Amino acid sequence: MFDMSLTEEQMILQQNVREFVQKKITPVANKYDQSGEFPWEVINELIAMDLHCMPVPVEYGGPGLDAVSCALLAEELGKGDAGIATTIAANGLTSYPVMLAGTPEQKKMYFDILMQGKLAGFCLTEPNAGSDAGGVMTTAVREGDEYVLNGTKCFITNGGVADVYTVFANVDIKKGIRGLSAFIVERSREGVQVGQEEDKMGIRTSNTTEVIFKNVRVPADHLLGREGEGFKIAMQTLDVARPMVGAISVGLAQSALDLAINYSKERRQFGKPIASLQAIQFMLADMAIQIEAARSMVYRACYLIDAKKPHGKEAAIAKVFASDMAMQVTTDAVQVFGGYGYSRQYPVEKLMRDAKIMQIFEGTNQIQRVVIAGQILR
Ligand code: COS
Repeated sequence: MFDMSLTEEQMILQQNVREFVQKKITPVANKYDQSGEFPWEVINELIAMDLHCMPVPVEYGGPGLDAVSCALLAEELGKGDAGIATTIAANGLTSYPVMLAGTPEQKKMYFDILMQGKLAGFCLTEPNAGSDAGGVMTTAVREGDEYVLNGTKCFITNGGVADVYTVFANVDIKKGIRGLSAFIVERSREGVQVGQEEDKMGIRTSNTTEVIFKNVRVPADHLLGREGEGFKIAMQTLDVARPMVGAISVGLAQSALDLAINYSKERRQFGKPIASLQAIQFMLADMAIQIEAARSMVYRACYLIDAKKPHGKEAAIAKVFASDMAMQVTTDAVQVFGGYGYSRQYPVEKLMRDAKIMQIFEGTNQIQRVVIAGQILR
């Protein structure tokens, strides 16, 4: 088993982020959700606190947060706004290929960019390579001391606001996943273009775009690991990143429950607050049960990551359970609010829209089941 108690540093981080969210995110979340504008004022404050680059190691100037701390940050941010939490978590996700496979020189080059207050994007997904991540068609052709990249990535979180990307491209399409390779690519390189921005149903405070590579030349020393190691690097990255989706899900579900509790105490029907009706009490109790279960799974997966124990299955389980839970809990919160819950004047419909993507990105919940089944049948 594992110890669920937090260290002093973790408790301080949790408390500081909680206060920041209450003061700086909750009051503006709906405004940004409606406008779809990127919330630079909030992101810049998180950058100033070095919270945009959670796992960057201390020796490279970062906060070097362990997985449990990253999840605490993601959960607290998720309480305020799942889109902002996604922006920050995606920045962390992008760092893992470098942490897993980068040389000290590559780490310095990459983390220096982040530590200057810049954002990053993880460029794996393509129009025809979603669940089938090995189907990447972006090519990287070696020419002398360079690779030349060509291809189009889509649904890239931070695509239009990032200054650097980790990009998965194939050095030999005939080899399939064995040709997949990971590269660091700076946005300033000639031929890097930001394409269409998605007009999304939820997490509207996050930036999601196409990123297009047209004859982009990168020095050979931008290859992470060896040619052909890209698929493994991507999978290992997702194994670490998926609990963060779980943590955001827990945070946003907790907000939905808190709002539903408050509303049920204020809203009166049949001459009394609806919180006194057992039908509502049982809904609230079920929401609390599901949130606690998901939270335990998320932090257990993070504990395994920090303990350097096998964690791929637990990461997938936590992601599935927490995201399905968030969809159910936010839907139930809308139900508790009744007709008002369906109105944009009340905050719960946003949470329901935000929750949906948690079941889809970083591997659909169907793909998580492929991962889990693969492991339990091995
Ligand atoms: N860690 C390390 N290696 C892994 C791995 C992991 N978690 N998962 C797979 N691999 C390795 C396997 O060991 C295998 O290597 P060998 O051939 O040397 O044995 C290789 O990768 C291929 O594995 P597998 O046959 O399982 O690959 P599949 O093509 O069947 O794909 C899924 C596996 C579907 C699980 C993968 O494509 C996936 O996760 N898809 C979803 C992608 C995703 O999450 N996208 C979200 C967008 S990015 S935010």
